[in-house]
Amino acid sequence: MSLQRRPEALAAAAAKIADGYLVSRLVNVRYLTGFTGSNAAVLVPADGPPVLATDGRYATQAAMECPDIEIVVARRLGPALVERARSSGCRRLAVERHHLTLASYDALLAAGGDDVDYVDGREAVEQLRAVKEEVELDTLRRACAVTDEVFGAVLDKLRPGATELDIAWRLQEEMHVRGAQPAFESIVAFGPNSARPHHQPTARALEAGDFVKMDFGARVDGYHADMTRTVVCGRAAGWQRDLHALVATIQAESRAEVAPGAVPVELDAAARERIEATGHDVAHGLGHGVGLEIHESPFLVPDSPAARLVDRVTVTVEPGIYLPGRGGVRIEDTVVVDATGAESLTSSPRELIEI
Ligand SMILES: [Mn+2]
Repeated sequence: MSLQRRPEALAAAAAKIADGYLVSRLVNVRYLTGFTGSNAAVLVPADGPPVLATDGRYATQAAMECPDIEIVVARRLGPALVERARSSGCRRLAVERHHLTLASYDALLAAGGDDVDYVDGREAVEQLRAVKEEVELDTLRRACAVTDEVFGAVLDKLRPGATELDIAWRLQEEMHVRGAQPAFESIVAFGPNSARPHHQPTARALEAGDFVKMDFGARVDGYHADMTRTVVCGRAAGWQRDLHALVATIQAESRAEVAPGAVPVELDAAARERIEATGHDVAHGLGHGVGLEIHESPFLVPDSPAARLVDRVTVTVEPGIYLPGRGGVRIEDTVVVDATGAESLTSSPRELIEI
């Protein structure tokens, strides 16, 4: 039902700037059609039904996944769809300027000849994707619930001697037994490594007194969860308690500001001011949209072009403070904007846990 509504919504957006929209970003094709294979493009005419193009390997799968959509099997998807658009009188076609390579654009130019002009589609599909449907929120809730369960399960594995790579593997295992996959390569950082925001797991073994920062999430039916928790192995030192409390407060305050009407740039700026007020440096933006991609619109960063948040937009809220050579703390939740504020879809404990 909703899958029919999505091309209609894009057609309405495309009609303002063109006669149709050629979508070549695979994740956007999936969103519009439900097709999950690795090679496809879709033509969405402003005034007609969509046409999906894929290659011979996926003809059967496409017919099964997209029973209500016309399918064209071709070797060169973009040019095939341009031919199709051209023959039905399309003179102006919106394309994904942010995604096309120069080579694929050249191929579109050749296929359209003098008949077709191309315009920037302005990331129209990404904008549609930012506002989730109920069915999407249900899937994200499942991904976040698995993520919370995995966190609880992995706490038991945090014993001195376990390496970062061991724990990253355990995270994956706990997701697997729950029918999920990792949404991205898990970040597991012990001790001083926790001061690197995007540390890659190593053979560093856990020692008493280490911070343990874990940034991970489950992927369920294509939808990504994203959560970070920082715990301590053994008794926390005073500076670790203080740092964790600072970040927890900033994260709670930032989360409370996520609401309909909030401006992404301003949310990021407010978090930035809070971190700077503690005398620490800001290492990264406050958060990002999350859904069919782990990082998607709207981005909560200083130069974000994103408009005000509305009901059913999902974002992460993930402030962190990092002390090079000592350790760092990040606390991250995946939240959904609702009618009056935001609800956190991840709900693992945010207070400092001593393992
Ligand atoms: Mn994140």
